[in-house]
Amino acid sequence: MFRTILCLGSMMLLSTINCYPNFRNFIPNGFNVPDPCDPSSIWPGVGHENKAGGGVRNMFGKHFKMNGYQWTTALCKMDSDKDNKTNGEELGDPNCDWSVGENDKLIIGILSHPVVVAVVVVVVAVVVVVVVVVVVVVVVVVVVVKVVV
Ligand SMILES: [Ca+2]
Ligand SMILES: [Ca+2]
Repeated sequence: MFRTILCLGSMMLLSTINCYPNFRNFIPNGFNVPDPCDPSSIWPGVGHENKAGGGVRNMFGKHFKMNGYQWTTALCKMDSDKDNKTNGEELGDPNCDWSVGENDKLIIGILSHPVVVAVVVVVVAVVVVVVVVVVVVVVVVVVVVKVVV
């Protein structure tokens, strides 16, 4: 009797744990979303801040929930991370015509994360800001030196 209860408890726990990965079946390339910090690995928790999933939802996860946990045209056309690429473009469905179970029609190319902006973009933005600040400082110094001299 105790063994039966223990097995049922374990099955219930395992079925609960396995609920979240199933959401990846409802978005294109749900099992192929790369980790932007390590493109050789996958980001299983596509809709979460935590790479492994669970816990706080990221913006894509919030948008996915708002759309009833379904891949809709509206969700596809959204740009959840504001990097000028729609969620559909990032997940390999640029025409927003993918639907659940049509994995063979996926356009699998260079996928990116619908929430995490690539590190390269952040590095380029920081470099641009630093260059602009240096140029402004040099111009101010030159102007001050000319005024003083
Ligand atoms: Ca985007
Ligand atoms: Ca992105």
